[in-house]
Amino acid sequence: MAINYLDPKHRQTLSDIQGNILKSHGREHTANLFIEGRLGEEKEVKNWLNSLVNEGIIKSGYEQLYATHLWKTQRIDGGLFACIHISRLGYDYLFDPLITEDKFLGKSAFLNGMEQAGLDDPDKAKWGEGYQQNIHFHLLIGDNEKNKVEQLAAKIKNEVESFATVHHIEFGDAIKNREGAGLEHFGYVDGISQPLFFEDEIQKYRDAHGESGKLKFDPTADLKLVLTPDPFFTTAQGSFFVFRKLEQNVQGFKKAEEKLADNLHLKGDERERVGAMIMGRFEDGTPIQMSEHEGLIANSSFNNFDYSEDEQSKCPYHAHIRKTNPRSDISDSKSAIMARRGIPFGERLDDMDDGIAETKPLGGVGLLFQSYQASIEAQFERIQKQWANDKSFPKNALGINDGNDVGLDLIIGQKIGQDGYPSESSYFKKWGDKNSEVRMTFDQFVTMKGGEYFFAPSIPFLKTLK
Ligand code: N7H
Repeated sequence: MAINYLDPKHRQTLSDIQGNILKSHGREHTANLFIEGRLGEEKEVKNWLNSLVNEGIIKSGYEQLYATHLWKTQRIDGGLFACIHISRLGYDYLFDPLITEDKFLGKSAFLNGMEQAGLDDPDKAKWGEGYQQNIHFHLLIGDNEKNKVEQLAAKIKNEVESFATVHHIEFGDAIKNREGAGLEHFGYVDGISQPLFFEDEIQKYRDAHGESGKLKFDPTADLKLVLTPDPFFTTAQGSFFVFRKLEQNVQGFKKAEEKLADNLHLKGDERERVGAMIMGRFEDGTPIQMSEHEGLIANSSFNNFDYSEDEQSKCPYHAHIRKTNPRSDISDSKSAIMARRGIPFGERLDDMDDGIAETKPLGGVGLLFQSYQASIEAQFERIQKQWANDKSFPKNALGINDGNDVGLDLIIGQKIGQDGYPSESSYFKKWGDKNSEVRMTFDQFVTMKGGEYFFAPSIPFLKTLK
């Protein structure tokens, strides 16, 4: 259950984990350094990892919460944030492949890596710069000032040069709407639905929904959802971490949305419902399950809903947020929830809000998807493989066999170029009217450009690494 971080009894647990796992670091600018240790320099690399913690660059969960408290009570900026993630190859490099296999016994997704995960991703030869090499470490740094992130990234690159290679530095930059909510490049508010680990967050959630009784969707989560014993320091905990660079063809997406709105004969404001049927939320965050139009009060935080009250004429089964969190559609959907920590990448020269598809980027922008979980198989891979990439989910789980596929998740499904793609899915000319169903296809506008599975080791492991 949720914990109160002001209670001293949690201090040890929180001091032993890295920051960003239980609560987002929240910085607006990040740099992601993908690093490979050089053969024969293992000792130097271990010393360096050690120094990141001992010199206070990497922050523990407790330090992060302390800084957040200071910000809330005294407006003292938390400054730079950093955390480190190690891949299977990274552990092989630091220790030995047999040791890695023994320690991570049964964690086959992590041991095999993302390339071998069977996610229907493009071949590695097509992945972007820096992602085709051996990645041992992912160092994430963040700050609210972009130049500080750039300076620290350059300084670290320099410092490690004699014992390691920084294959690539990927920058992430938050985009905010007028109300300060974080957007992604298609223009939608992101990061609304998250597991909540702390009592104050749950209270805030209740207050934001005007709900003191039983919640329709209760995001309260146990620490076990994301924390698992660190195999190299079993009295402390770590978390499995997924990183995926996902490029977005914004122009293609916007044009396809317009075509679909034309085909459905939707006029004026009604046309906004096309994107919402694909996403499950309007751009401002309003869930389409709850409203035919955007503009719900507290739109960018509203999450207290499920899908029990109608089949799919409000929110189609294929909608991104329904595929990736089916809520009432299946009984154990909460066990797959991840702590999502993504941030957009790429610069935009256009006006995101002008409604002109022609000026929107064809690529070069997207999302650096990142998530923490206790199990890659039971969380990220269940969502990506068994739900998003499966044309029949969630109808198969609900036992509905009406001859119509649900279709892929049109944001993240990964079956491009394969049999039966693009898949057909259902749209509704009138919100809430199941007799207005129309079957149409929609292409895929997100391309996977690289990624890896990592483990976020515990602080004591990093401190004692020799
Ligand atoms: Fe998604 N988007 O902006 O289009 N996502 N996502 N995602 N996503 C969500 O409810 C997006 C990706 C999930 O609990 C929202 O917080 C984009 C991957 C999950 O109801 C929006 C990309 C995976 C949820 C987007 C992308 C997921 C979710 C609504 C890639 C997992 C919560 C905001 C380019 C494998 C669902 C919100 C819930 C929400 C977008 C990737 C999963 C707007 C553009 C790879 C679990």
